[in-house]
Amino acid sequence: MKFKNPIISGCYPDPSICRVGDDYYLVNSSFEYFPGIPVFHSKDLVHWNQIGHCITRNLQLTLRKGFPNCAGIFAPTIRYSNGIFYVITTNVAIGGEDDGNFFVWTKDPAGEWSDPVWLTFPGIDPSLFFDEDGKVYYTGTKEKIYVCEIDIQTGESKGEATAIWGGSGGNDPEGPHMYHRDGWYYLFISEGGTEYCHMITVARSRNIYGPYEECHRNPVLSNRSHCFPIKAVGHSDLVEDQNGNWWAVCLGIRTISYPFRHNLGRETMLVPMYWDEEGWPVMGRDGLLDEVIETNLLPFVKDEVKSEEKTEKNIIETPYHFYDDFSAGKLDFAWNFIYNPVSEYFSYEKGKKGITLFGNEVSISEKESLAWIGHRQKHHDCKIQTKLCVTELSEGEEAGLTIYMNPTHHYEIVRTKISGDDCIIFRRQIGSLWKIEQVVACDAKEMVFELLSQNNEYTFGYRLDTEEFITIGKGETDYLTTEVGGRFTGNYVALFASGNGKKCTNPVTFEWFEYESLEKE
Ligand code: 6LW
Repeated sequence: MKFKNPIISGCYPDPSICRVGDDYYLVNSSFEYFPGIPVFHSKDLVHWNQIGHCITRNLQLTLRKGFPNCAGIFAPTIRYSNGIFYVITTNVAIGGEDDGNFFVWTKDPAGEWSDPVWLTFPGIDPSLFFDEDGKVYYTGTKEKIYVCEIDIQTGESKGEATAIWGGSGGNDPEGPHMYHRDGWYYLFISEGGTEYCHMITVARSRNIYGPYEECHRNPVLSNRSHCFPIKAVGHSDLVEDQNGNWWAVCLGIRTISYPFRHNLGRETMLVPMYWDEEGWPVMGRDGLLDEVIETNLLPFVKDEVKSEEKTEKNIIETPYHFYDDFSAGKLDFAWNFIYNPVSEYFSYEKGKKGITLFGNEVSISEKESLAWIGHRQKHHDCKIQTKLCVTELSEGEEAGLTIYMNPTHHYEIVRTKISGDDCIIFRRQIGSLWKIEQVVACDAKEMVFELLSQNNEYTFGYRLDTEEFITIGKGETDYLTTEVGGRFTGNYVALFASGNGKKCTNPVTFEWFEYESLEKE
C-alpha cells in the first residue's frame, strides 16, 4: 500500500505528534493567524481531521502585529501524560505583550485549552519530555539545545537550564525533541535552517544532561542537494504506534519553479522509520524522504477509518472540496483571522446564509487587525469562488477576494468606488510595487468572484447574474512565494473589506465561499 506526502497540505509547519491508545493527535505552528495552533486527529497517521485549536480566546494570548510571517506562534509540541494533553510553544512577540514560552493543557483536545502557563526560559522551540520516573523536562533552543527539569503544575524550573548539544555543525540547531528508548535519551533536532539545507540530526546519552554522542550517520533525514518533489525536510517529531512501529512527522515544501520557490508554506509529511542494530534511527528511504511511500505498516482501525479501501487503491482520494455558506453558527476550523480578531468586524448566525464584514480603517496592506478571513491555499492548482453582496459603497471602501501572502504581497479582485464611480478592480502589490491593473465600471450589488491558481498563474474573474466569468487580470505565482517576500507561512485565499483610512459606512456580505482542488490528491 502507498500513501502520499504531504499528509496535511498547505501551511501546517513544525508538526508535533502524540499517541493515546489508537488515537493520534498532531499540532502545527500558526504564527500571526487566529485561532492559533490547529489540532488534528487521526487513526491511521495518513488521514487527519482537524478537531480544534489550542488558542481560541483573545484573552489567552496577544499576537504581535507588525512582523508579518515571522512572529506569533512558533513550533508547538504536543504531549500526553496522565489523562492530560499539554501543548508547549513560543509566542514570538518581540518586545510586545505576552512574549515567550508557555504551555496550555486540556483533558479534551477537541475542546477548550487552558490559559497559558508561562515559563521563564528564553529562546524558541520548546518541548516537554515526561520521563518514566515521573520527572518532567523542558527542552528548548537558544543557539544551543537546553534541558531543564520543571514542575509541570506551575511551569517553574527546578534548577538551571543545561546546554546539552550544539548540533552536528549545521546552522540553527533547533526544534529539539527528547525520547527515552532502550536506556538511551535520544535528542532529535533540526539544523541547516528551515530552507533547502534543512536536516534532522540525532544524538544520544545515558544521562539526560549528557554527554551526548552524535549519530555517525547524521543527518539522519535530509533532502538537501536532491531534486525530489519534497524539499527542505526537517523539524520532526516521533511516535511509536500501537504495533511497535516508529514514525516521524516533519515539515517539507513543494516547489513551483526554477530557481525553487514555494507558495503553499511548509507542509506536514509522514516518515516511516526504524532503529538499526546499533540503536540509531533509519528515517525514510535511508535518510531521504519520498513523496509517495510504499509501506504495509500503517496502523489501521478498520471500522473507524474507511481508508483501507482507499489504501488498496493506493490512497487516491477524492479531491479536496470545501464549501461554506457560514450558516453553521460557528466558523469552520479551516478559517483563520489575521492577528487577534476584533468581534465587531464579523457577523454570522446559525441558520443564516453569509458572513458580514464591517470594514475598519485598516487597509489590506497594513500589519493590523482588519475585516479579513482566510483559508489556506492547500494546492498549487485550485479554484476559489465567492459570492459578494454589497449595498452602498462610499468613496474608497472596498470588499473582495485576495490571494494573500502578507500585507505587502497579495493580488485581489475588489468591488469598490473610485472618484465617485462604482467599479470592480484588479490590483497587485509586490513589495513596494503596487498597481491597479484593471478598472471595470460596475454598480452591481451582487457578483461572484473567482480565483484560479493554475500553471503558475493566479487568474481572477467575475460573473454578474448568469453571465460567463470574465477574466479581469492575472499575476505570476512566483511573486507570492516565501523566497520573494515571505518567511514562515504560506498563502491564504481571503475575503476582506476595508474603508482604507476610515471605517466603512456599510457592511458587505459574502454569501458563500467554495474552494476546489484541481489536483489529484
Ligand atoms: C521554528 C523552527 C523552524 O521555530 O522554523 O523549521 C521556525 N523550523 O524550529 C518557525 O516555524
